[in-house]
Amino acid sequence: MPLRTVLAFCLALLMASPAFTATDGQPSIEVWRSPTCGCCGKWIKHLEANGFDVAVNNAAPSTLEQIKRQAGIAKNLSSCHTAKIDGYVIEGHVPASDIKRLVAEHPNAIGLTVPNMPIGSPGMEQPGGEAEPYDVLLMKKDGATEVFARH
Ligand SMILES: [Cu+2]
Repeated sequence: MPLRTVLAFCLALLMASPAFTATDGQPSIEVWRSPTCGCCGKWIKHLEANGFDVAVNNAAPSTLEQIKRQAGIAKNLSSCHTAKIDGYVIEGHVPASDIKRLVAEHPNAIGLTVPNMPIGSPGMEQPGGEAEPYDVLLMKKDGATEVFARH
């Protein structure tokens, strides 16, 4: 078979394989938020802009609180919205790039958190571009945390 034919054949195989359909490779994440939370909505848009397929649950504050406690997120590590992806919990305004890294590295941990709501984090952008430095913390199963990323 001439090389060109072989290449064309491989390409056809690739296109036909399910891994090359348009929706595949898009990580799915489920988010719980208060319907009145504006910055939560902006964080969801940030995820979508970075290729995430986001399922959104509007929840009452008491339900949100319950989800955080059940997930093992300490009160001092809490933020507004809570999300779940690939067995991990994502709390607060965690950048999409850090979520992707977490899923790729797959550490033995509960998940990631950005406690409170730092100015300038994804979803917390200010019209004047103000930003404060913040850390993304890896929540370990024994309750300890370590810095996963600095922004
Ligand atoms: Cu927020």
